[in-house]
Amino acid sequence: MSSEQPADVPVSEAETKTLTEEEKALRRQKNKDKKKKKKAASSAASEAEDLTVENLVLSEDDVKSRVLSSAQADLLSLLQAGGKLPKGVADMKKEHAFWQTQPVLSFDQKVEENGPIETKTVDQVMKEPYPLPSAFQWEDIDMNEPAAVDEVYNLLSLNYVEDDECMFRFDYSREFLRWALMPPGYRKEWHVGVREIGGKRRLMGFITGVPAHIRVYDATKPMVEINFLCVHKKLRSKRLAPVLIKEITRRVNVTDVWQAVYTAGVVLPKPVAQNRYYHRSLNPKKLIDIGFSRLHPRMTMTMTIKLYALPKQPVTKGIRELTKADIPQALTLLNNYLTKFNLVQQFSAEEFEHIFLPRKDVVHAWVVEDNNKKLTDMISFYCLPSSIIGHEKYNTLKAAYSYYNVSTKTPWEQLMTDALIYAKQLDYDVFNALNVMENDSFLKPLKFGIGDGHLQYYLYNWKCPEMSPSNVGLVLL
Ligand code: MYA
Repeated sequence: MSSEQPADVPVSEAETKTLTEEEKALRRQKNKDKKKKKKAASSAASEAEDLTVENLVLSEDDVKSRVLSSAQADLLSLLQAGGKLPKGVADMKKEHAFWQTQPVLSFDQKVEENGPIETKTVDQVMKEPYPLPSAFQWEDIDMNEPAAVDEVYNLLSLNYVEDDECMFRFDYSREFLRWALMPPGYRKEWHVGVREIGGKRRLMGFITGVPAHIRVYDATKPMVEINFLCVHKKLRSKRLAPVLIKEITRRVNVTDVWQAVYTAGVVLPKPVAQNRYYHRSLNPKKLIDIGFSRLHPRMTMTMTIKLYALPKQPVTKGIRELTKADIPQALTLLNNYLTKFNLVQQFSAEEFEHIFLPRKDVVHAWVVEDNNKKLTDMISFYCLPSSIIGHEKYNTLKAAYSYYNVSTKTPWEQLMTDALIYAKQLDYDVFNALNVMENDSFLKPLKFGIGDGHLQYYLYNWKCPEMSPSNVGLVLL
């Protein structure tokens, strides 16, 4: 995650129902029932196939995974079901058989310092990959190979992040994946696949890392950004995820890199920041039709459409699409702006060019140029659709995600209104934003509603004080 971005795709609370409550409940129930049936079938099938990765590989984690007795587990789920424990809190009470073996802070640890948790050298790192059960093998995924990209796309589009009610699933496009996974300095061996050896030789697991220079408070380190951790639905809960994480850690460590940054919707030991997703309707009728948002009881559809209407053209004088010639100035503008925050990526010119030069249906960026040809402001968003699961009329929710925005002259509300207008012109249904950086200053006035989606930021092998959402200056895909 991303992105995991809104790790789940939430129903906006700022808006209200038209899909009647019964219709929505019915669809959710249907989706859940389907999921349950599939899960039961798949677990029976996999028992028969004896694909229990944990029995075969994870002895060390395995022992600890039994720590939470079934009585405790039952109690936890009972409390959760009764609404007594919010999900995040329940997550914190769980034992983490894998994560408690890793160099990460535990939930009760509070620290003042800013530095690595453990220090190792390359010669202490295993040279061979972690063993997999005999039915599987590791494979470096070559994102230059269209067939390999297809396989990754198929795995993720059917098995990646869904919202809690199984109504939406992230649908990263092939072009997006190539863009996200091939920044300057990328390594093929950090695009890690797990493939079946026999049968259809399907890709069953995936995890990726890309290099980035990350500053945490006053320390800057070469790190990896970890994303797209995915295990095929048929292999869930067999402890394959810890094997993928350990293998990518090994592959990163052998290059003398020891820290990582990642985001997830789940609460694990221990977030460095906990952020929220906000949503701004661009196509309220569709969002209501698909159950993403609800019609307020005292509002008609016509009133709602009017509420979210936007001017046809951007309003800021001198705003235009980012071009290659802008890169030196725009890079300085962004890197200077990011000095305000405690967790940021430091972009090189090559990285900036790769990341921000507009690519249709992947990433878009605009700058504001003043009369002296000076760039004063910048906006950008990336394009991440979600599949709409089991809807008879619509397959896709077209979502724009706020990326990096800088305002030194144009007021935030005006600048981000232009971002909404561009997104609307490009036919997006919704504009999503995290409460990172200075986003709070425009979310309410521009009619964003808070979503159900939480996004935790994590650092691997780094201890530092927690930070507030607005001190985060990093957006992962
Ligand atoms: S976030 C996106 C994650 N992907 C999805 O949500 C897609 C749909 N879900 C799945 O594919 C599976 O459910 C996954 C888990 C693969 C998520 N991050 O194999 P298991 C822990 C980290 O039996 P499964 C993203 O991509 C869980 O707490 N750990 O479970 C960033 C438990 O450990 P513990 C997670 O459901 C990824 C263990 O896995 C996550 O079959 C950053 C259970 O394993 C999660 N999102 O598979 C990865 N979800 O017992 C870390 C579950 O201890 C990178 N778990 O609680 C760390 C840095 C590495 C590089 C370091 C270099 C220096």
